[in-house]
Amino acid sequence: MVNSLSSGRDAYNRVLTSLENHHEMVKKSLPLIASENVPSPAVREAMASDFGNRYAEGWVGERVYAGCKHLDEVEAVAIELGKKLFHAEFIDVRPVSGVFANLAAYSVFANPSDVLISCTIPTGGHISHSKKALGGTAGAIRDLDVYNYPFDEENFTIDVDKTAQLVRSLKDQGKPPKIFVLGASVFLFPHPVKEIVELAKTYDAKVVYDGAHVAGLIAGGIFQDPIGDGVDAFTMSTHKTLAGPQHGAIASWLKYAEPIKRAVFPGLSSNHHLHAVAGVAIAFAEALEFYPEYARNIVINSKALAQALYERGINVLYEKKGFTESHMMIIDVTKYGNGFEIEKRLEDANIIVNRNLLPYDKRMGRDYKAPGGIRIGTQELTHLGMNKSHMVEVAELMKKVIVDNEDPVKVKAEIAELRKDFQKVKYCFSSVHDAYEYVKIR
Ligand code: DSN
Repeated sequence: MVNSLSSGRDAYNRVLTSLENHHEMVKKSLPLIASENVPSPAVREAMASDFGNRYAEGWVGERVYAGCKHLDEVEAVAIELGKKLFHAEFIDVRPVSGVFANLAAYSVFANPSDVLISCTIPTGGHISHSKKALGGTAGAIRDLDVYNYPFDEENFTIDVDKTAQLVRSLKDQGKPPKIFVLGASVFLFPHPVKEIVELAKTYDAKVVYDGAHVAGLIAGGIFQDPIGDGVDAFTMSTHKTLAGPQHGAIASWLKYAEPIKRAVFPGLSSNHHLHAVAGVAIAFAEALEFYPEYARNIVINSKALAQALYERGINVLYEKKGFTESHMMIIDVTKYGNGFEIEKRLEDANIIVNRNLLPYDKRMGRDYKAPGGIRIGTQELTHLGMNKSHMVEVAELMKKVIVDNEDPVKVKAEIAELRKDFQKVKYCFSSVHDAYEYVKIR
């Protein structure tokens, strides 16, 4: 924690020192949080540009400000590439985050008190899909009446037959659903998109696929093709497996273009973070060129890491399904402590993961503060060029902390050594600067 600040100069120096220290720390760490990534130097350049100081309210070519010529050129590129990557007739790249993209979709497809169906948080759902009682965006902000999918825990998937029964019973109670949300924050296997789209049609409901976690995999042509399979909107953030800046987007169909545009602006934003739009345009360009290989390697690496951890006695779930088809896996750590304790021990060794609820945690009386699991993702290490054999080294380092309880300082030093060869972002057009280099422009 900081000591009290004696002056503006003191505060200024402390902030800049913390920024630099953070970069030094990440350089020597194993960043394994499944919702993060390190963008390319070109994306970082866009984020530092003057675009971030400007306004461009409205749609491309129809702005309500002057000075937007180059901003328009860039946003038009993002739109053209986004449509291509996600097989969409329409994309809005202005939502400032994935949560805002979801809120825009909820506003277009439902009214307050309408029914929305989504996954619970322990079965992978995101807080923006969740109930009012949890403070979730759908319930607490849009005032939707949230019900949860019956879930097949053994296979970690939505139970479509039981969902059909639930929806019939809701209809009988005069509460037919208006929105089915697919997609998740623990997203190990593709969701049953075609089946839910079919079911939704019979109730004239809409399907919103939250692909925040898997957008980069989908851009690379793997995992699943939500728009191709008929969802009404594919919402995303742009910085997880898609290694862009922190931002959002909604891909959809021309018939929904006007209401989505109005929900995003003026509904949910004025300024839409134009430096991030430029970063998204660059990330989309990189995706077009490099992601068929990058996305494939992410999944190869997550399967390899899961297998290597499992062989070392660590309880990675869903072994019988091959652990994962995405960038992430979920691990029951209760043999060694709770998720919070293990997260902390790993952090002490510079292995950065997040604790996570397991599908059965609630039944065991565990909550998000001390859940039974951790979640890890391989997208960032893959972006730095690591392959299957490095995943075995990563598993060994994790085992030293989790199973053997080795001195974290010793493990930290081994990680810094391993990381020496992985300081550049791959799968991008140019990497003159190192991935975590602290670039001073002051
Ligand atoms: N909460 C983030 C995650 O880690 O999945 C997504 O917003």
